[in-house]
Amino acid sequence: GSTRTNLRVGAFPADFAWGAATSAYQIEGAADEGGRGRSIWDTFAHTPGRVVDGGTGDVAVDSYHRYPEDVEVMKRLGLTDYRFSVSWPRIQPDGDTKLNNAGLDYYRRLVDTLRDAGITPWITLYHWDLPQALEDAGGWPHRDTAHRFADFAQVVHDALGDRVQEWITVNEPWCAAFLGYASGEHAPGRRDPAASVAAAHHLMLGHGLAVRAMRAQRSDSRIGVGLNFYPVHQAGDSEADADAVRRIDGMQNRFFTDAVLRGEYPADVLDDLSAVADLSVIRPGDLDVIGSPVDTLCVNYYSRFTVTAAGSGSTSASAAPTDVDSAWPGNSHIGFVGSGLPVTGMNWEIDPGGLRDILVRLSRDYPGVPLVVTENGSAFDDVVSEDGAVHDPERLAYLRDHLAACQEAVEADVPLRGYFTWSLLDNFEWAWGYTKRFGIVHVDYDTQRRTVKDSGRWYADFVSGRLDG
Ligand code: PNW
Repeated sequence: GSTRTNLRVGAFPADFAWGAATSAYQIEGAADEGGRGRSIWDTFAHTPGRVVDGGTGDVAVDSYHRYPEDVEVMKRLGLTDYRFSVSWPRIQPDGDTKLNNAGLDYYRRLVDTLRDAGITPWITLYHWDLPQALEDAGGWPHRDTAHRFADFAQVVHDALGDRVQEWITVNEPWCAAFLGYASGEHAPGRRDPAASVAAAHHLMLGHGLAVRAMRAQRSDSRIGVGLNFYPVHQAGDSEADADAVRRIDGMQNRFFTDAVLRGEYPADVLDDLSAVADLSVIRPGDLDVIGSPVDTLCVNYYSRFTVTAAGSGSTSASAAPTDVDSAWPGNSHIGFVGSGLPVTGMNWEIDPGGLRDILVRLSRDYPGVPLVVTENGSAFDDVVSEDGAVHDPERLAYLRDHLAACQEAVEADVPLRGYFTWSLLDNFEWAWGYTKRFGIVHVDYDTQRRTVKDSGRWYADFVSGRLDG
């Protein structure tokens, strides 16, 4: 849908971050180069039946070799900022203290190339590629993994803290815990509700331990955590449906945010979870660590949910490509239904106003913490036309309408620092492999040729002010 907001870049703060985002496993490839170890995504993607068409990140879009070209594209687009992640098994191949310096050198080269191009780097430390050795030792359900993560964070921050100011500890702990250990849609593909709750807690503990370790190293780094948010709507007007909203909103939107920004898990959510998990994994003092002050709350936004307790509707919120269990421990009775809005190629409903509402809600419920949209974007089936261009009017409209939602949030005094579209490049879309394209830059997976899509051109024009009336 179109918007009545008069969208203009001049309505945003002058130092606003205009960026695009990626993650290591989704773009780098070079899985066996530079001393890199194996991660849970290598194992998972190489297990038949887990990823559509047998896709893996072995080659991906080869950004490990092509990063100079990718930085060149960003420069041409006029992006001011770039968010990428560091592959944990490139730095610590076995997940222990043995360091692979070639891995650190790669990220030093990438960061220096970005800085030379005038682009500010934002580093995500955990975008789902746990070293396989750590999964073998128990993975995120095992408390020690949180300490291993803080150690890894310290190593990377020590090596790059002199040239990178913006840090994101963990990306979407909801996905890592519940798609990884409950539904089995993501690596490591386990289906154990109790283990997934322990994983969620230890991802948060790892975040908090990392924040403390990094603060002790430098005081000038800006540190945040990346969470994914969805407005949750009620399918019917029954009390049971209202309770379904409370439960899903609690798991998806309040659980992680309350822990980080209030130092507590919401009592009603703990009560729901106690039916399926042993909550003694949450030890005295953990919430003090998890609640360590952050500088930024990183908001990933794609869509809305509509839920019912009536038991009809999909048990998955995301239309998974394979058979999956429920991603909602203690809430597997809740169904997800459509609300009639148009959808993207992921079958996710398009709701730009939901982004404004989420930003306004966060600034009201958790005052004082600056927000950044670190992911927002859409998959569509793009085709390269005869003239060599990629016309993606639906992605362009999605981008425009969500930027208008951000502008509305800014005009409502939400302290928004930046916007990163997902994604810079078409890439490996997890369980969907290469069948879903999110990029504002098209990638030909045979030749690795990059072509800026119409949406990318439009974004460049917008960021430069050329579209301001
Ligand atoms: C996020 N879900 O993933 C990730 O941060 C990106 O790496 C990813 O490519 C992007 O969004 C698009 O999917 C998600 O099923 C994957 O609810 C799945 C879900 C949500 C986010």
